[in-house]
Amino acid sequence: MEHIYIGMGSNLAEPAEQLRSAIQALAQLPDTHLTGVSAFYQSDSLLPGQPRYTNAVAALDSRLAPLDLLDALQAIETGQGRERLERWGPRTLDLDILLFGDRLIDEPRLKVPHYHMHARAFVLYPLAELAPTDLCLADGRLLKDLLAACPFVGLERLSSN
Ligand code: PH2
Ligand code: MG
Ligand code: MG
Repeated sequence: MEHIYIGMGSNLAEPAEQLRSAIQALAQLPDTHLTGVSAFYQSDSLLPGQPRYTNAVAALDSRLAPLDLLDALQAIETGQGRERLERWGPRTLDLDILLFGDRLIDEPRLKVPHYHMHARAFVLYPLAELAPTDLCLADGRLLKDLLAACPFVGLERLSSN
C-alpha cells in the first residue's frame, strides 16, 4: 500500500463540477481508498489567454502499480471529455500523480515527483492541507521549504468544494 497525492485541475466546462466528478471517480478506483481532498483553489492559468483554473489535491492509499494508476487517471480524464490537442491547452480535467509514497519514478510516461510541482502555489498549498508539515519528497526536498519559497500569490481559496 502506498500513500499517493494527486493534483487535480480544470479550466473548462464548470471546473468545480469537473473536480467533484473526478473525486467520485477516484473514490471508486480498485484497490484504492480516497483518504482526503483539499479545498478548491482558483488561479489564473500559467498560459495567458486561457480561462482561470480550479485546482485541488486528493490523497489516496492504493495497491495499484504506478503505471496502472496512471492508466486509470487517464481513463477518468478521457471519460470527462479531456482532449489532448496541444500540450498545455485548456482542459476539462487534469489528474497528475504528484507523489507516490517515497518513490522516485523516471519512466517515459511518468516522472514522480511531478516535474513542476515544486514551484506551483496551486499544487503546494492544497497539498499542505493534507500532507504532514515535515513531508520529505523522494528527491530530498521538504514541503515546508518549497512552500517558504513559493508565495501564496494569485491564489483564491474557495470556502466550499
Ligand atoms: N495547469 C497547466 C497550465 N497552467 N495554471 C493553473 N492555475 N493551474 C493549472 O493546473 C495549470 C495551469 C498545465 O498542466
Ligand atoms: Mg498538470
Ligand atoms: Mg497532466
